[in-house]
Amino acid sequence: KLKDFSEDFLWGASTSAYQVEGGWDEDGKGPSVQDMAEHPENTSDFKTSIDHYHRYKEDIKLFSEMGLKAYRFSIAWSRILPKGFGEINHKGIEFYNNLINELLSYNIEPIVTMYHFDLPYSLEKKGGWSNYEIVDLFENYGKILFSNFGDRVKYWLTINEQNIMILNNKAVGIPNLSTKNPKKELYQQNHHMLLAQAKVMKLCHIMCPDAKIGPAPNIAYIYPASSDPEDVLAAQNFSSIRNWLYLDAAVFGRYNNTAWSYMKEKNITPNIKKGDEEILSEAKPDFIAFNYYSTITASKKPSFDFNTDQQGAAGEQGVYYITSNPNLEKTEFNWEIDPIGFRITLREISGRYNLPLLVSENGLGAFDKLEKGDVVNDDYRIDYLRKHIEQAKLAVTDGVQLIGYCPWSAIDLVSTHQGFKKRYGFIYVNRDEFDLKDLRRIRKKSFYWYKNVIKSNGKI
Ligand code: BGP
Repeated sequence: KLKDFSEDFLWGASTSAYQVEGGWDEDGKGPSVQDMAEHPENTSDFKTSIDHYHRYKEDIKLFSEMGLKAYRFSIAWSRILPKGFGEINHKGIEFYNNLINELLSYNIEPIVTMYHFDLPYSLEKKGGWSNYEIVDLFENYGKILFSNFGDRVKYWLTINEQNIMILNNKAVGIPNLSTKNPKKELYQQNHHMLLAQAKVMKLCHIMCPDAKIGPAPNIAYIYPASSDPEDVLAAQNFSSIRNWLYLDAAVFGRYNNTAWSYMKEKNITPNIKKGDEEILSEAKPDFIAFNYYSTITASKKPSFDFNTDQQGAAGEQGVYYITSNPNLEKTEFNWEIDPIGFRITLREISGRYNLPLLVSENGLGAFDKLEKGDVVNDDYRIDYLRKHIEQAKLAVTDGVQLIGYCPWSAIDLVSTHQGFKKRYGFIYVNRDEFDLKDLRRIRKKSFYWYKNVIKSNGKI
């Protein structure tokens, strides 16, 4: 017999600051690396996005109509601290206060990501995550968030997809590396992020004892391409580097052995300062949030048929290679679709860490079409989400402690690197890649469908 989702299950939806807000230089906001990034040809920038900065009330009203119990969004560090440290921008605090209060007035639980790919540009110029000082600067930023919003925000996520930033740095937020050994520099940055994360987790527990905080990597179960033991080893290697490195550090406060040997072998181990190990071991998350779009398949031999977009590097000699999975269908953007893999991933994380889990992203990017009469028939999205929710329910029946599900995305927004043509939302926003049109909001078919899912607590 299937178990039900808990009574207080957080049925939500997600966005991130730079992908929805716009107002990139308004009211004292400093630029972030996303504002300064070069954009691929034919791809929109993030200057206006969907103008949520000015339309948040209208958007939240729609979220409430959809029945959302939670809304996951991120705070733009450079809106709070234009330079990343120093003087606080009170207009920035005011904006997020208004946003949080608006959500609470509709009984929507705010789930706040502290950092989602948008490092303040001034910090990037000072060496970004390579500079050890950033550990304390992030803690200082955290302190400002907890003291201003901690009385109302009960769920905090530290860093979005830290693992993807390290594995696919150019695409998501770490555009420039200065040294001769860029990979070593990346793992040094990774180390600083782990320290920064541990510091804010500890601080959150001191400053907001009722709140809960956790990491938010992208976790994907990794299948071996075959039962050849070498393929199994490749899958295990990749899993240690891509998944467990991040969660072991957050939960157990240490690097896992396989990941550490890999770094040693490649001569990319980070320098560990005196005191770092204590910092890592002194903090523990209350739950694990993770983003899931698909599983990955790994093999010992290189394969050239795989679209490496978003999933991380294509591979490394003698360690692992990514290959495609012939058993899975793909989205229009070539991402594999694997609902059963979702159940497998949930069980795997739960078994390894025995902590509550929160799905902070899951969804389908597609070329939606606005039809006559303001209709968007996104049955493919409904199909994707339904299958994933069914598998989540099976995972709950298996014993996974799942506290919430926040699909990507609440509303259409600018994709991380594929512009506006790739849509994920329950709400359509009327704009094109470059023509902002009227930005009007239109409920998609999936909006009505998800409303029913929430109303029935996942009986679909
Ligand atoms: C995750 C990010 C999101 C989001 C999503 C979809 O990696 O956390 O910010 O963009 O993936 O990715 P994309 O926009 O590249 O399709």
